[in-house]
Amino acid sequence: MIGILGAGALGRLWAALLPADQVGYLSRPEASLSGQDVDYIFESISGEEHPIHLSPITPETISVLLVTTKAGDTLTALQHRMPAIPLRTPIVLFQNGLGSQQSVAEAWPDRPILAASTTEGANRPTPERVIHAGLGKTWLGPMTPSGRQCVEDVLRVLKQTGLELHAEENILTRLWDKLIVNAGINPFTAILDCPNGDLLESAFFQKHIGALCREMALLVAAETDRDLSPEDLQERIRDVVIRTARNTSSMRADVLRGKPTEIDFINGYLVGLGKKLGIPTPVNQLLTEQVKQLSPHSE
Ligand code: KPL
Repeated sequence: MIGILGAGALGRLWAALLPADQVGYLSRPEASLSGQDVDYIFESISGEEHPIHLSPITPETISVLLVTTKAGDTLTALQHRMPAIPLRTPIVLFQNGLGSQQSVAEAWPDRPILAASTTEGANRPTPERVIHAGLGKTWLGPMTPSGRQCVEDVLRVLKQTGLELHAEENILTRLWDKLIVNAGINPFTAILDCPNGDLLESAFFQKHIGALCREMALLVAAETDRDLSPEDLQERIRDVVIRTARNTSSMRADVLRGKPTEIDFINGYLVGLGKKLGIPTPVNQLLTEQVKQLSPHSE
């Protein structure tokens, strides 16, 4: 069975597109859904509506686990469940940002841990409805040595969805690319309470984006040996702002719902890395502090 841990929009998207008789969700002991069936309407990319029924499954029966919890919940959720999951079951991490993937790989270095970076767009306007809002691509790569041997098998399983998937040997590079875009968009939209496209008109965004990209270029060079210019990073961010102009970013959505944000795994991660590497990150720090003030529950 394919298990889904974390029944938010992304988890429900994968669950809806995988063969119904092969997928179930792994409940979290503390979660409100614990032990209950999950029913929702899935709106496909072509606008068709499908009723989806997901039953809870036991960890012992899981042959691939897709972990779609929020970054801040991932380690704790897995700590509860990992002891009962078979040792050879690939664990596929779909978290935003960086930091949570490394923590999981460090906690279980002998297990097949993989990370995914996806641009599939899914949202959940009401608890009972999930919309596949935009087709994207998903890259999958190893976070531990035994994860490397599972990449092709997991790809085969996930390709049953019909979505576009690729193997990526250096998944951290992909995660960095996404982190850069999220760090340059999400906190600004949360602080300014605006859709992504409005950033181009914002004096606050214009004031800080250049320095933010200079901080990130130094961090990327020190951490990954890639030489990306601040101008290149700014261009990438601008490009996504334009392409997703009407979107509410995931961080703004979290703030609007009074939920903890993923700031600790996006700009907060960059602040921590800067401290470790001796690279000053005042703009990342400012954005992290301001977002934390908006979301009293985040750590
Ligand atoms: O991934 C996103 C997010 O909201 O987290 C972006 C690319 C900013 C699109 O909204």
